[in-house]
Amino acid sequence: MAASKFTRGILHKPRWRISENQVTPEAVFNDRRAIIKALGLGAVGASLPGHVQAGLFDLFGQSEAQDPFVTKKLDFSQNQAFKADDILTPESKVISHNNFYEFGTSKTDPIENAQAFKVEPWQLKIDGLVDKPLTLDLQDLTTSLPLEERIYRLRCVEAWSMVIPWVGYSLGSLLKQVGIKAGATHVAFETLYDPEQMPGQKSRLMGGGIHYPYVEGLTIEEAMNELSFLAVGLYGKTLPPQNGAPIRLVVPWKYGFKSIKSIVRIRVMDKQPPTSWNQLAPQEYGFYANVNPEVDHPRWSQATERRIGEGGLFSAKRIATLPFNGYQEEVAGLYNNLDLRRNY
Ligand SMILES: Nc1nc2c(c(=O)[nH]1)N[C@H]1C(S)=C(S)[C@@H](COP(=O)(O)O)O[C@H]1N2
Ligand SMILES: [Mo]
Repeated sequence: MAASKFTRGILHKPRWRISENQVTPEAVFNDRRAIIKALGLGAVGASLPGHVQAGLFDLFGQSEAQDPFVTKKLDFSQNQAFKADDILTPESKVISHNNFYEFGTSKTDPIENAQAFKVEPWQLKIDGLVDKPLTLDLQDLTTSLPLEERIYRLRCVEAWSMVIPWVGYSLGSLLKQVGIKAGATHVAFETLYDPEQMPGQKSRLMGGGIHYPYVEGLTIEEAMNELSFLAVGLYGKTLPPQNGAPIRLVVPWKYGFKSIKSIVRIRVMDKQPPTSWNQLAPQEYGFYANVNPEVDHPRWSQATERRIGEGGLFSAKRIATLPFNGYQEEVAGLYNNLDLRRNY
């Protein structure tokens, strides 16, 4: 793979794997063992039962969510990882504050309702305008391409954000394997449709009125941009179901709803595919959905965001939202000929 040309730099060591002499208040916030140490509990603290530890972490606004779904450690290279200067969102927040309407519309519904989700057997089909259609099973998803870690900001259209260390590979590297045919203009994505497992697909109320399966799309140029990422893991392990196991898209310069979860189909097309939030409320959610502090949502401002897990023990810090979520240098060129106010 080509060396990263991104100015944010190469990460040689995961930010959360701090050594003990680096313990700062920030690091304490991010590291479970450091918290125990800082509290002077030492070996005793480390051996406390899980629920007692969970109570301690609540003191820091960081409850350790109990997660019966088994995640596995992944092998990945850190050479290609992208580093954000931001503090990582604690893992416990990343896996417990979610939008995944297939499992309910409240932020805590996915972790509560998705734990029995079955990812095996899984099939991801890649077809449409490609030279060699491909079907990947669960095993293939983590072994077909070399895994790398990237730290990306995730900005939800609801004006909250997180900083997440994903593990996976670029979407472009997978699309290159299947070969894109001349005339292709867009890529469509589809989430699993399985109402028996996904209660939000059974009930209009629980599923927020979305017409399932959840679908998303990108232009070919967006899909081939090096930032477009397929994540199979976070924090060094396979994805928990609430974050989109076993494979989900991550498009860091767009609002979070573009980053479709639990994908079963990727189809290369010659027209713009329908997308779920745009179908539900076209005047509020466009196809492009680039993070843009200058274009407000019809019902709220997009100028600032709440950074989950920062800003004190029980609150979130409010920070300015950046154009393209801070990835302007990498992607603004894709939109030279587009009116971003009309194409929100
Ligand atoms: N299939 C599916 N994908 C989805 C969603 C969803 O409801 N269903 N929610 C989206 C929204 S609105 C956001 S902000 C992100 C949240 O990802 P996270 O829960 O991993 O933070 O997932 C996106 N992908
Ligand atoms: Mo979102």
